[in-house]
Amino acid sequence: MNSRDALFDAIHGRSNPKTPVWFMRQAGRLFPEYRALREDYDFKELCRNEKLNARVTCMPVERLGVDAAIIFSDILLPLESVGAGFELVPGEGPVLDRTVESMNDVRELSAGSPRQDLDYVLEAIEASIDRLPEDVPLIGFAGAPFTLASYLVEGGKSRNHMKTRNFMLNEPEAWDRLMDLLVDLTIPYLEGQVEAGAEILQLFDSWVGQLSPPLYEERVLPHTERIVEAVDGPPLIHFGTKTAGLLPLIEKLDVDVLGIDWRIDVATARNQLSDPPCLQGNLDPGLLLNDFPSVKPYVDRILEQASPAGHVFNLGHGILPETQPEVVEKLVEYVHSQPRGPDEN
Ligand code: 1CP
Repeated sequence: MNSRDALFDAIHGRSNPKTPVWFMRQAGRLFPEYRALREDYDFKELCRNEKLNARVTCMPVERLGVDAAIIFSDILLPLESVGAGFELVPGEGPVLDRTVESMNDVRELSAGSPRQDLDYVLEAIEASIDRLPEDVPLIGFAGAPFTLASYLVEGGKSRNHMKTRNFMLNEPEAWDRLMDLLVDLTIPYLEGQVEAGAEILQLFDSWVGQLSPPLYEERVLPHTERIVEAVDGPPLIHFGTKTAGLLPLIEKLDVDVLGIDWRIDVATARNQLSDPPCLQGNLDPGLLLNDFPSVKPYVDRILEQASPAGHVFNLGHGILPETQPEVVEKLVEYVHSQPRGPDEN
């Protein structure tokens, strides 16, 4: 069964016996071949080398049989275009070479030319599509403005994003200006990815679940909305973690697919929405550190609750690096073997 049809049928709520499946962070980390490549190349070199990038991007399609590829890149790379570089420090994650704490700091960022500065991502998308099977679409992506801003304000990863939450509350003008700059960076970047051949887009608002509903509604939603409105054409997936309390607000974005993390049941998520779109998710990635038979009941629960409406099977967040590819391979096979849709049940 054609992967593209399965994905687009699920996204548009059409019946199709196959549940499509792909995994966030499927392109790196999981495979010994990737880790071997990382011994010879650093992360950014791999992103910039279109041949190697295409190899990494296509690995999960070739090894696991997933229904979509996601371009091997990172949400932080576009920040280089506004003048904020980062380094991946082993054991610590990304560390930015500047932080944004005031209106002055925001003014010092440049406007950014993502199509020029990130031309290597666009070329890697083209090279990956050349390598992919005809029926497997490629997903392009960007960080949503809140999550990008949080890296600029915190300077790297953060447990509770306190600086970001204080900044948006205490410096609303600087915050809005920062968010405007990030939105203006992201729109042409996503458009460039679509022109390069990305058929589906995902916005990663990974850390947005740190916010209370009113702060999300006032300080974040209007900015993310501007991206959703500008990018019309390909289906757009929105993803965040710990969003159980924000879903009715996130629904207002009117995206095609809502990604949910594993802390909420699919049925509960759907009940909170007034007109639920296709949902994506939401197996606990930690479960995949176990043998497949012990994971299977939890997969069944998701499939049962999701059926027969549109559903894209995924994890509730990225694959953990310790995961054995064999377990993930069994998971893909199993999801594909379970028919969905009103005609088949
Ligand atoms: O090999 C390595 O050590 C580099 C690790 C790595 C990789 C493989 C980073 C650093 N980024 C990536 C790739 C990446 N990042 C992809 C490509 C596709 C894939 O792997 O399948 C994608 C989609 C991302 C997106 C990303 N980067 C997000 C959103 C998704 C999520 O997991 O929430 C976030 C928050 C980042 C920031 C980032 N980049 C890298 C790390 C280790 C982190 C997280 C740091 C943190 O906890 O704040």
